[in-house]
Amino acid sequence: MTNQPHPLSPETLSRRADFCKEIALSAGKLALEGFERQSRQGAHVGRKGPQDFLTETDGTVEAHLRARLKEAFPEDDFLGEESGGTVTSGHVWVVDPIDGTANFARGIPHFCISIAFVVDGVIEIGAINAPAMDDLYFARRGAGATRNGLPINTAGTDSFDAACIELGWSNRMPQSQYLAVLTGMLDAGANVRRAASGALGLAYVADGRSDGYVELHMNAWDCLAGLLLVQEAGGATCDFLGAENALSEGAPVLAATPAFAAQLGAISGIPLANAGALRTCAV
Ligand code: LIP
Repeated sequence: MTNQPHPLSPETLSRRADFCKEIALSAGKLALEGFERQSRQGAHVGRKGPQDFLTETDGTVEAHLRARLKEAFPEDDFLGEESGGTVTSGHVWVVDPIDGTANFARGIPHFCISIAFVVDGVIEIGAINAPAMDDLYFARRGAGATRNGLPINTAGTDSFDAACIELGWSNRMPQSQYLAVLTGMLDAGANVRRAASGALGLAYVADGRSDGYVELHMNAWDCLAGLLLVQEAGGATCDFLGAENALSEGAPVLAATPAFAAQLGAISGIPLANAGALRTCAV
C-alpha cells in the first residue's frame, strides 16, 4: 500500500456506497441462480485444500464483481478471495464472492457475498448480501448499519447465561487453540455455535441475532464488511487491519456486543480496538 493518502471526497465515497449496494444485489442474483443449480443438479465442487471448497459460482460471482468495479472505478484496486489482487493505491475493494462455500456446496442457504471498501487502512463501506434469505446488510463509516434499509443494533444481552456466541473454525489454526477458546466460552456460560459463514456471523452480531463472533484466523475478504457493520451497530471489535499484513495474510477476529467484548477478548487472547472503554458483564 502506498504512503501517499488518496483523499476521496464525500461525493465519490457516496457514489461508491450506492454502487456497492447495487452490485451486492446483482451478485446475489447470480449466486442464487448458482445455488439453485447446485441444489438441483449437484454441480461439481472443487477443493482448494482440506475443508476448503470451491464452486463454479465462486468464480462467476467474483468475475462479475471485479468487472463491474473495474468499469466503474478503474483507479481502485481489487482483492478477491479467488482471483487475488494487488494493493498499490490507498483504496481497495475486498471481496468474498461466496462466503460459506461449504454450506453453498451442500445446498444449505446460509451463505453470502461480502464486499468491503478500504481507504488507507480504514474500512469505509461494507455490504453483506445473503440472497437466499433476502437480507442485504450495509454500512458506511459514521452512517450506521442497516438490514434491508432499516437500522440495526447489537443486542442488549447482559449475561453470559443468556448469550449466544459464534466461534468460527478453519484448519488454518491448531485445533488445540480452537478447543481452548471453545472451553472458555462454555465455562463462561455461553451457548456456542458455528454456522460456517464468518461474514454472516459478523452481520448477525450487528443485527442482534448473536452476541459475539470470534475466530482465531480469518482472511480480510471474510470479515472486513462484517467488522464495519458491527462497529456501526454499536458493537466492539478487534483492530483487524492494525495487525501486520492483515490485508494479505489475515488475522484474528473478535466482534461483540459491548457487554461481552472484554471477557471474550480475555478468553480468546484477541485484543480489542479500544479495550479501555468497555464495561463487562457478570458471568
Ligand atoms: C469461510 C469463512 C469462515 C470460516 C470458514 C470458511 P469461505 O469462508 O468465512 O470464517 O470459519 O471455515 O473459511 O471459504 O466459505 O469463503
